[in-house]
Amino acid sequence: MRRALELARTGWGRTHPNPMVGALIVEEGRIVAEGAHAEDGGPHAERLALLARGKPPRPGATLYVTLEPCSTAGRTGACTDAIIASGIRHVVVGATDPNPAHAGRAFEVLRQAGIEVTTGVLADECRDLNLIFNHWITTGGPLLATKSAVTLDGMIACRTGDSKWITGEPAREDVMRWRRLFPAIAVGAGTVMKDNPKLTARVPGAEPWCPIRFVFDGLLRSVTDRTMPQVYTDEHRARTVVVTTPHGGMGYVRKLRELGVQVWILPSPTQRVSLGEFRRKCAEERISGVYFEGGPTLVSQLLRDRQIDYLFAYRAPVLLADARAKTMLTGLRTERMADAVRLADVRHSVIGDDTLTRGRVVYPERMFVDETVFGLG
Ligand code: AOF
Ligand code: ZN
Repeated sequence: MRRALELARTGWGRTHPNPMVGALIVEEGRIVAEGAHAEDGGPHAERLALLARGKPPRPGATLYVTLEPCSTAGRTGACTDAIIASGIRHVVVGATDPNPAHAGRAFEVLRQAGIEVTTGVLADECRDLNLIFNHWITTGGPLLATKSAVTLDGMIACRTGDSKWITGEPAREDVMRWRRLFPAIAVGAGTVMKDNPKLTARVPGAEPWCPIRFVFDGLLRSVTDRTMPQVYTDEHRARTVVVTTPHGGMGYVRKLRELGVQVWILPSPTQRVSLGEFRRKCAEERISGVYFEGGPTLVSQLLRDRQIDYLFAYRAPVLLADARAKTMLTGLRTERMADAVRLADVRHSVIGDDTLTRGRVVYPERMFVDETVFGLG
């Protein structure tokens, strides 16, 4: 199953909105064929493994697959049919497919056909691999995730705004891996104007990759007559989508479109982009996950609106010990621990001197907004 997971990861960032899946066939203790799902709409991992075998598997052969085989026709034909037809008598599965059309059905189907089915092998890892797909297939919308890099005392910048660098190089490289996974990245207008980021995924040893780059800019403040941010002018500018409201001015919209940048004008009663509308539009465009990289205003608004589904926090062994330093998130009045926002399915990893804590965001029943921070919204 470890090897099957490795195979699945060859589809890292390439299978959306479909999951990453790896499969292999073992005969007499040896791996004799392998397969991985490579792209949405393409053949499934188990089918590819069976195909790679090139002949009927020997009696006693076992198929390992990281995700429950599909049992509905879909676009590619049910894998359960292919498995039954192959004559394989033992199937070992990692995660149950959360797709409501599947959700454990394959186990019944295969057992009915007399196949021995072992489930739940490295299930946690197999499930975690598809954190974007799992959300997409159960909610029909994108997984909105945020990433922050903080000091040990939870700060994202000095009182002056200086923040280069909080985490070390290995952690910053790790961010590139997640940028490569998510189909889209998002930042606020403030970040685009202050940092002028590239927002590409630069993974060592791989081709540079440009995800869809969302810039949240309700009033099109980032469109200027002076030097434009590079995401509006570089060779990937057609992958940039400015997300705005009808209150930003058609002149700026025209200017962006002339540059070849996409603009989404989403209905909103205020000058802020409506996140509900944003989710709807992403669902319509089949964008299954968005990785928000700040700034603090955008991310705090997301949290206040209960719109962060998943959170990544890198923490460096650095202290600012300054009450005027900038905190990762603000805007709530949390008076009791019972009202705290918590993470579930938490994972910690050590990356160089830093740690990454990530997990699903679980909102408390009661959340009070601090109007002194969000009074204008
Ligand atoms: C598998 N193996 O490699 C994948 C699976 O439209 P289709 O035919 O590609 O089916 C997509 C659904 O099949 C997807 O929502 C998920 O439930 C499952 N993906 N299943 O057995 C695979 N990629
Ligand atoms: Zn399948």
